[in-house]
Amino acid sequence: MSFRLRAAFAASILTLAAGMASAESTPARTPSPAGARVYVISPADGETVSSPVLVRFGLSGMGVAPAGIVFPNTGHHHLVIDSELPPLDRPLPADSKHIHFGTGATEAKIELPPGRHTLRLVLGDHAHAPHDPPVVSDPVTITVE
Ligand SMILES: [Cu+2]
Repeated sequence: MSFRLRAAFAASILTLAAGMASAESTPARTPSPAGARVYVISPADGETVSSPVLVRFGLSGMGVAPAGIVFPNTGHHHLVIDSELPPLDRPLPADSKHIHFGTGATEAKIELPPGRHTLRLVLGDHAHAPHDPPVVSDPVTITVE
């Protein structure tokens, strides 16, 4: 084997190993269909509301299924409150700013202190990970009086 061939062979083995390593560290993503869309039905962007705030979740092009259910083109809602989007290639965090609706709920009453707040929806798959491509709503900014 010439030096050049040997170098090319070594490089391809390294590429293969790198590919395998990244496949191991990142779980398989659930595909979302083209045109799938999640959105906040209410409150409207810019609306002034009182707490608790009834937030209604909209979804088109996919269906809602409880967490743990593996069924094509479904997921459950996650509400991101006053936060940047978390990494979208792994399961979503679960805390007071990232609320999971694993029962398949399509609305929720949320307690919020007075002031400006941003709300955003992210659809997650059976294992709470965003789909590929991610299905994420535009942010809605509201004022709680
Ligand atoms: Cu979840």
